[in-house]
Amino acid sequence: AFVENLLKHPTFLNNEYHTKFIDQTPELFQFERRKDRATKILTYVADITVNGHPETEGRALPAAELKAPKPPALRTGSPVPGTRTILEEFGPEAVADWMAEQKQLLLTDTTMRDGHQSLLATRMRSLDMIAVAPAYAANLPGLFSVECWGGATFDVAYRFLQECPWQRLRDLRRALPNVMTQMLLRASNGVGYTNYPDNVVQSFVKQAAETGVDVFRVFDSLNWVENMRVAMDAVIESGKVCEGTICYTGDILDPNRAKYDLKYYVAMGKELKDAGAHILGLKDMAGLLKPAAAGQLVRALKEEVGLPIHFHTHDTSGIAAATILAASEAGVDAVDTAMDAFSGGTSQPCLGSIVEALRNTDRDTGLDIGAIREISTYWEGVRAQYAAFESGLEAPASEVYLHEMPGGQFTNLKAQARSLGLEDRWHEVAQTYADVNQMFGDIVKVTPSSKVVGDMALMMVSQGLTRAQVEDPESDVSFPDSVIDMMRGNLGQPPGGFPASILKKILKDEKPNLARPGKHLKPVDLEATRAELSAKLDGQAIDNEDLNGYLMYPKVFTDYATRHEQYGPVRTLPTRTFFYGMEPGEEITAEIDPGKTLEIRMQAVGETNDDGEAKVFFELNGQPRVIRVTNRK
Ligand code: BTN
Ligand code: 3PY
Ligand code: ZN
Repeated sequence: AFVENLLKHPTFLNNEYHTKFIDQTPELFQFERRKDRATKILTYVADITVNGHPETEGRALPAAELKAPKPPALRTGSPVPGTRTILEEFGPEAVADWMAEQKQLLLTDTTMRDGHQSLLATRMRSLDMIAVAPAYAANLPGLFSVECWGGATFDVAYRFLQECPWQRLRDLRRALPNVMTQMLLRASNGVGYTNYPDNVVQSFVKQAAETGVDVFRVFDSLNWVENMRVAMDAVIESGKVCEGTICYTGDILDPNRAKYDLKYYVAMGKELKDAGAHILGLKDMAGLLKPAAAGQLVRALKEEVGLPIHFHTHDTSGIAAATILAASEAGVDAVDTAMDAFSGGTSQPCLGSIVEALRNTDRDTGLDIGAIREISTYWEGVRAQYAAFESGLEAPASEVYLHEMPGGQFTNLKAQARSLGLEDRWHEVAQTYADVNQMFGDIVKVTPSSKVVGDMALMMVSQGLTRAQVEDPESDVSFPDSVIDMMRGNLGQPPGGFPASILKKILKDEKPNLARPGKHLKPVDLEATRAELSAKLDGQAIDNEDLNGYLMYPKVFTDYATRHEQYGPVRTLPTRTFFYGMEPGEEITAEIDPGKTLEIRMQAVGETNDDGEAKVFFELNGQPRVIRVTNRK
């Protein structure tokens, strides 16, 4: 490859070759697989500088004068013990007992998971999280947990951020030794959109526990406890905290929504307790639980189930803080909130405001509001860098009580509708989403069942189909694959099953599988899969983290690994550089290993030659470097 590069080089072709040329022309050494990491990163920066990043093209630009945010100073060099200390020393039952004994309302900060998942399409990069993690450990050790992993963050990290989600977790864990980390796990759907074989789920949980998850919030997208046991058992086996979770839908105060009434939730809570949950999660993914209903529900669950309760909601309607205060009044043990800049709207209510609302009451959180404000200011600076991913939702939406879309889906579906040219028909999409829910028998809508309902609603609106037309046995409807898959039973069963008429319409004479999907999925041969993956990646060694990433998302993982080979550790680039490249004269640093920092200065972008290649001139740690990239514009 070196000789090939040499023979192609214009200096060589022009007979200007002399011995120093080789030493002074590093791009001769830029052939695949031999490139050093600095060259790989420069290649990425050059490519983005010349071609732009596919994800930010045509989107809002962060203000030019915006500085990279600075994390707050640490108030202590050695963090005081926190919830993680209890877990490490005494185990998950002790965490639950400790929770139940606390008078103060315990708070989880969701900024690093649901906050950006719900507000910025999950695009927050690890670097922006890891920088502030030591400030959480030192200045806010009284938090119950920091939700920072799982849900959609896993595949988005590989797919769009070109970084390894396991490394994110490992780095956060190291920086946050005293407060529990928390993840969202979709039970048998892992962190994916479909049921996986039992041994894949078990292997994933084991690895997540090893790499750094302390609290696993486990839910099923149809509230089927039977389909949660494998994941819950694996969490219990790992010695971490199992938060068996109820997904809340409907309205317990509405006599017309009797399917999901108080009795239903209490019965499910008892089932989760019997299945071994240490804590009961109450996950109001769409933000439908109203304040008065929260009071009733929390009281009933506390009395009849008896586990400590951890409440999660979304502020889409604008009223979620009132619901949190009502739940607090009723004795809920812990609640989810997000830091100012990542709160409100489709995200969680504001952490600092809940702290203030409860100050000098018997549920006073005891958290340091000064420390919270400093961390919030940091997050404000972070959010400003992601202007390209803002959804533009500007006001509360009481319409959420009609469509019941999860906070994480709402802006996503809106963007999908826009891309199908249905932007000005959003309210029709919302109404149709509600119609599809009724047609499917009134189901829990949360990833992945929410995606199925969304697919069906978009299909109906774009084809101008009504519910009556879809249900008409005489009409011929071509259903989305995800709908057929769910009706076959591949996501499990909702309470009472799917309505017979819609099953008949969609599956015709095919019989659905009514058993737990994992029961019929063959175990995966993990070692054979490791060997297969290694072969795909030119014999690279495959560790357990990579293997588990591949098991969840085979193609997403191999695409990531291939790009990683080409571009190196781009996770170490500043966020602005990652999404927009560099300006002439700009200087940045990238710490590719602890203590090994690249100082990168971009000098200029040269003309594009006849072969369509542009030269980008850099200084790397003071030495000139020239990188050529294809100009695809
Ligand atoms: C993607 O959309 O492919 C994921 C993130 C960007 C990866 C880099 S951007 C520069 C290079 N050119 C591409 O088209 N992808 C990679
Ligand atoms: C997810 O599964 O990613 C969710 O956030 C569900 O609410
Ligand atoms: Zn949520």
